[in-house]
Amino acid sequence: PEIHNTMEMTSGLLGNGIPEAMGQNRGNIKRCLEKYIEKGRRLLKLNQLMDEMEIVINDLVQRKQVMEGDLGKILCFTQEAVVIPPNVAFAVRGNPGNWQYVKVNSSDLSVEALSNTQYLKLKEAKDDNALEVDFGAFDFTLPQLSLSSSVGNGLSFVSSKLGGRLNDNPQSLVDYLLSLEHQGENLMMNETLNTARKLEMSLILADVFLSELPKETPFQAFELRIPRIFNVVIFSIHGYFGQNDVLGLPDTGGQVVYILDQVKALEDELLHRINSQGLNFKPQILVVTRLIPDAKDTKCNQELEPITGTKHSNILRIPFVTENGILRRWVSRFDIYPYLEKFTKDATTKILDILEGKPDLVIGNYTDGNLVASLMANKLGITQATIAHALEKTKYEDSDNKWKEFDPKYHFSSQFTADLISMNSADFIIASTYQEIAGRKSGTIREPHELHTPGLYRVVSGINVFDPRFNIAAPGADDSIYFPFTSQDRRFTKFHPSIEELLYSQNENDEHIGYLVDKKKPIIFSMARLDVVKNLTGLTEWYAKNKRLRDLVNLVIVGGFFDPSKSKDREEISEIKKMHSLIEKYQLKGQFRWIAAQTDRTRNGELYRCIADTRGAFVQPAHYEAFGLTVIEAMSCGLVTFATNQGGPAEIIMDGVSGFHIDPSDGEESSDKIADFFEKCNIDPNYWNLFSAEGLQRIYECYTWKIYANKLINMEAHIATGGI
Ligand code: UDP
Ligand code: LCN
Repeated sequence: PEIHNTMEMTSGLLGNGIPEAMGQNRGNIKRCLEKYIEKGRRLLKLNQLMDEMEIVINDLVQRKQVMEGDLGKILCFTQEAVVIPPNVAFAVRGNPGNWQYVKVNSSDLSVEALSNTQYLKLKEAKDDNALEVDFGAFDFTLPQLSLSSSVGNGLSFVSSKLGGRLNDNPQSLVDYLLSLEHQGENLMMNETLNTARKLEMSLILADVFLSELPKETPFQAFELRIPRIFNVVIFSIHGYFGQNDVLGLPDTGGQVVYILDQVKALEDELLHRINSQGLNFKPQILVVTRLIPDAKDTKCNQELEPITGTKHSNILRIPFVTENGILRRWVSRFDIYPYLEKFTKDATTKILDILEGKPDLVIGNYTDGNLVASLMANKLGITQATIAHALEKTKYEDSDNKWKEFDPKYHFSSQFTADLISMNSADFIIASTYQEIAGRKSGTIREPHELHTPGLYRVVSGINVFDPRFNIAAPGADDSIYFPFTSQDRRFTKFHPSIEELLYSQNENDEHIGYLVDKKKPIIFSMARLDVVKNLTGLTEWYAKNKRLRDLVNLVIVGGFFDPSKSKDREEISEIKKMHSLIEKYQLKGQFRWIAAQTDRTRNGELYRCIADTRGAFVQPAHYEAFGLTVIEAMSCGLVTFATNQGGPAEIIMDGVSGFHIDPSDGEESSDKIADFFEKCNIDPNYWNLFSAEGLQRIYECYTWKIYANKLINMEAHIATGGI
């Protein structure tokens, strides 16, 4: 059930406790609570609570009665419980962003409400005086959202509220419009309209002008927009940021693709807005990243590199400097924090120099980029956006509670602190999905901003997810590379011989191992960095174990490379070894091809289409995927797609309509779902076409860079005008 406020569930119980009159029910509840206590564990997760409850109340009728009662409702929405005999405290999440905490006494069944702080203190059990952080408590001047369904739509909500406020002080609008200028030129209007009355008259005239246009005249035929942004800085620091030969290298994946495409779309949109205003300014976009002297065979050791496909945008690389001089080697994104403050200083000096002044907008990506963006924006006093994306808390389950255990490897103490700082200092926050803001509605919710880091500090609220600064703008895929396999005249046929070799040659070399005997079978295909989270080894094992699937299709995966001794990345090394052992254990050769990371995006586009030619499918099996660009790329090529139900793909794909969801924690069910699909395709060849077409439709409606750029520039304009 949709419950907007958890209070509705618990209000009947507070103070009164569980009524004596409930007889048998009361007894069952008591036994349940005692069982939780008896387990001797401090923290119980939802599945453990349910499992124990089912053991205690094995009579189905009685269990139904308990579940339909007040405690049952609480249990249904509980995410975890803390056991402190004789009490059990429940953390109840009715809807995304809506939490309530209650403590139930197992002896007398009295119920008491707890504040966030009280609950966290119970959970932590020690260090009563830990530093407490509560960003939710800030009273921002902007109106706040309250419904879970409005999360991520901050802009339209604030527009409607502030439209009302403007009526109270119309002169503020006049003053604002008069103040907009660039290099000494008025942008919107001059002093002839310097009072609210004069402006009102000219608006009436504009209204007359508009009312004479035919009703169906497209907005674009007469729109005029305010160009306000001319210079933008985008920070993407970790990994190998380059335009060629970098994808698939450690820490180097979708973020690079996202930013390069974003820059092209932003530049187009900025130029369009500036030109349609009759102005001639040239927007400049700088993507600022780390310069890596030992850059393998990439250009990541070059300071300035123009971005292909743009007129005025460049990559600027600044090295990490320590007291021992310039750091030459690549460092993992998890180990990057000590270098960032100095990097910010060096980058700021260089940026001011190149742009000959301050940028109008700075955008950060991922924790490191966001932190640097907030340090620079704070210093220069400019608008700051963060891309709240792929944050590690959502990727590594329970990583806030277990931060200490993970810290030597991942430094989550620094990472979560940096996220808290940059999110809360940003003027607006760009998310790709609803889940990135508020987590999932149910199940494993992966709430990104509610942190509990015992022993470090106590985060009562990481950020208010109802804050209108949160807005969703989902990325797309470059449509000059990722277009439907049916557009035969656009296909990159020059790649066909090399793709044929890549997929089907019988020999093994540095680029591929394993081979496919039956070329007539459809191919199921996956491509990702060889991280544990991406679960390519999981997919290989599901396939290996499912005879029906092995008979129906071949499996091809792209990722990593084959010699673990050549990798410096901890996770990649273990995945390479695991993949080799699976190939041996399940005798996969003949039905399975493992291709090393592929860096040529254009050829990759054609590769997706060649897989579609076999009437195969793309499978994205990640344990968790923040967004999932490969899913967008595959669907844009008309390839039927199965993707994880954990994270972005759960929103991109409508299950059973524009593709399929799979459950990464249930390989058997997932591989059966894929096998069922291909069996149906064998009976009805049109079945495949249906899902291919629906996938494309979904992309055109929601996931294009044009939609993205338009949304993003509107967000900035909105912030700059104080919501006018
Ligand atoms: N990619 C690639 N070659 C590879 C692996 C990945 O070109 O060997 C590309 C892929 O096409 C996509 C990006 O890298 O554009 C991966 O983005 P995604 O969002 O799927 O995952 P991320 O790596 O960002 O976690
Ligand atoms: C980072 C990720 O982990 C992916 O899920 C995204 O698709 C990618 O960035 C680009 O947005």
